[in-house]
Amino acid sequence: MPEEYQDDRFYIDKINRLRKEKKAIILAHNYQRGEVQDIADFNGDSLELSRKAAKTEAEVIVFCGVKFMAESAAILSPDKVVLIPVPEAGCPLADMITVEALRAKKKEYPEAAVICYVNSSAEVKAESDICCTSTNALQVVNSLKEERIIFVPDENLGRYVVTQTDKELIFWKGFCPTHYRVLPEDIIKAKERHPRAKVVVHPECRLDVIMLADEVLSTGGIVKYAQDVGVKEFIVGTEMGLVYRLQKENPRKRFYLATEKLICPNMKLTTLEKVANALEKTEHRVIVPEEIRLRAKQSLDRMLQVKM
Ligand code: CIZ
Repeated sequence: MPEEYQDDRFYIDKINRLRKEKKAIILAHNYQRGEVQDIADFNGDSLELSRKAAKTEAEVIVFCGVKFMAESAAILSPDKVVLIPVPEAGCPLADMITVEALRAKKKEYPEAAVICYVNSSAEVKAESDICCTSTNALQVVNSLKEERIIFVPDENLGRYVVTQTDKELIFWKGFCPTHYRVLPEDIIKAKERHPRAKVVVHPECRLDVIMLADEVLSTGGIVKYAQDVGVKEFIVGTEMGLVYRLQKENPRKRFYLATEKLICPNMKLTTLEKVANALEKTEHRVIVPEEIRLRAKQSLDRMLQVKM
C-alpha cells in the first residue's frame, strides 16, 4: 500500500475512535479535500451544516471549513463545543470588510437596510439587519421593505442579484479571490472541449462569467441540480472540492472543473491529521462573545424566516 494511504488509514482509524469517545460529529464543507469529505458525518454548504450542528445530539462539533462557517455553527449552537481543526483557515472575502467600515457606510446611507452575505465575520453579521446565502440572496433582498440596500461584502453576488430585482443595491468592493480567477475565456475553452456539457457556476464568479452559464447556483443548488437533471456532463465553475462530491454521488455522470485555478488554499488547509488532532486535544474551540452572538443570531434567524 502506498505510504500516503497508510497515513490516511492511521488517521481515519484514530478519528473514528475519537469521534465515538468524544461524542463528536464531523461536518465538512463542500470545498474540503476529498479525504476529509469522506470521513465527515455530513457534507454541505455552510448553512446546511450550521443547521445540522444546531440539531445534533453530539456534544462536540468538528467543523471542517473556514472560520466564518464554524462561527455560524457556534452562533446557532451556543451550548455545543464547536472546533475548527485549522484556526488560521480564514476567508479573504469575509476579511474584505470590517465593522468600522460598515458603520461608516451605514452613516452615509442611514435609510438603507444592510444585508450581509454569510461569508462574513460574526461582528459584521451582528452589525447587519439580515444575512443571506448564495441560495436565497434574491429572496432576502425582495423580502425587505427598504428600497435601498447596502449589500456586503461580495460585489459579484450583489451585481448578479440586482439583475433580477427592482431594489437599489449599494455594493461593497469585496470578492472571492478563487472565484474571481475564472475568466470568460476559461468557460469558452471548457465549452469547446465539452460541447454537450451544461455550464453551472457559483454566483461569486464575475458577472461576465455568470452570463456564459446555463445555471447559477450555490454549492447546495449544484448538488441538487446535478442529481435531478437528465444531463450527463457538467462544466463546474466553483471550488474543486465540489467536483469531488459531485463525481462521487453521480458516478454515471461527468463533471469537469471549469479551470484548474478553482482551488481555495484556505479550504485545503484542513487535513485528516488536523482533524484527528482537534478531536484528540479538543482544540481550537470557536467562541463568539455573547453580545455579538445574540445580534448575529438575529440576522441569521431573520434570514431563516424568509420564504423560498
Ligand atoms: O455558504 C457557503 O457554504 C458558501 C460559501 C458557498 C456555497 O454556495 O455553498
